[in-house]
Order: sequence, then C-alpha cells, then structure tokens
Amino acid sequence: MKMSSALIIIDMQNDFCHGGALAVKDGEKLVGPINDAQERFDTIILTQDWHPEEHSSFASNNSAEVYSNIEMDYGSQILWPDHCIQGSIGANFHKNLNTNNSNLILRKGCNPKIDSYSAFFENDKTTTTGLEGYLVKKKIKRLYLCGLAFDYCVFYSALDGINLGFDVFVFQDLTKAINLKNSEKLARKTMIEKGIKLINFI
Ligand code: VGL
Ligand code: ZN
Repeated sequence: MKMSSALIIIDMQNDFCHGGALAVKDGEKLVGPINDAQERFDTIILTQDWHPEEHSSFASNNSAEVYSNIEMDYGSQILWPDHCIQGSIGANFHKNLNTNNSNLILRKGCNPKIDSYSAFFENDKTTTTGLEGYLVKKKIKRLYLCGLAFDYCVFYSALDGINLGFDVFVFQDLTKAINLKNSEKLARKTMIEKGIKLINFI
C-alpha cells in the first residue's frame, strides 16, 4: 500500500476473543488474516482498550446490570462486563497477533470517567487521543480499519476518521460485531451513509 495509507487494527485483545470477558463471536479467527493484511501496509497502528479497574463503563462499578444503559455527563453509556483491565492477561493482544510491524500502539479508555470507543476521541467527543495529529504529520490520507468490535470501536473510529477528513475503508471480512440491539445493522447503515467504504480483504 502507498505511503499515504495506514492500517488501523482495533483492539485485537484476549478479552474480545474466545474465553474473554467481552468475547466477540469468532473474534480470534481474524488474527491470521489480519496478520496477512499487515504485509500490504507501511504504516500499522494497533489500538488497545486499556481500562483502570475503577472504570465507569463497568457495570460492576455502577451496581447495575451488564449491557444496561446509564446517563453520563457526556451522554448515554452502555455498561460492560469488566474487561481489558490495565496490565491484565485479558488486556494483552491475542498471542498470535503480529505486533512486530506496528509503528504505534495506542491505548485508550484510560480515563476512569470517560469511555473511549474511537481511536480518535473519547466518548465525550472532545478529548483527543492524539491519533489525528500523528496521522496528519505522517501525511496519511487513507485509513483501512479492521479488528474488534465492528459495531463499537471500529464503527466509532471510522466515523471520527471520516469526519476528520480522511478517506476511510473498513475491511468487513476482518471485523466482527458484538451486536447489541441491532447495533451491527445500524453501524453498517450509518457507515454507508457517511461515505465509509466497506470492502473485503480476501
Ligand atoms: C469495545 C466495548 C467496550 C470495542 C471496547 O473494542 O469495540 N467495545 N470496550
Ligand atoms: Zn472497553
């Protein structure tokens, strides 16, 4: 791929794979093809969901049901099972993911008060992760997204990417959805409406 493109691999971590705290069905099956996709790119970015134990997006910290919604200062928030706790095995990348070629590993969701689905902004939609600056300085114009989960972190990263003026492509065969309340369909529809291109790697 050209110098002006980047592959952004979202949250390929144990907790989103088989046996993990927030497992996405067949998530681990993406590892091999994502490793293959890396061979086509000069710039590779990995994101890592990286929450403190007291994170406000955990149902356990709100005495509430898993997958219920609460209102935060920044809007509605789904309450998740405890996952991707900083330094835990669940937060590690899947053991077969090739991490040798990555230029940047971006950790997100570190602020206990704000969740962060997108690789660009926390869920308050204003606190930046710094990724935009990194890509702009490297003159990257086109983003190719893959990883977990299609309807949360991949979706919100793709939306922010296009809103920031990048060309955004999602490898739909290198991502899998959690699919709460039709979220997979809604994510796909919104992406298409916004001009995000859903393409296949294989
Ligand atoms: C994710 C829910 C909570 C994701 C992360 O990677 O899609 N989803 N934290
Ligand atoms: Zn998370």
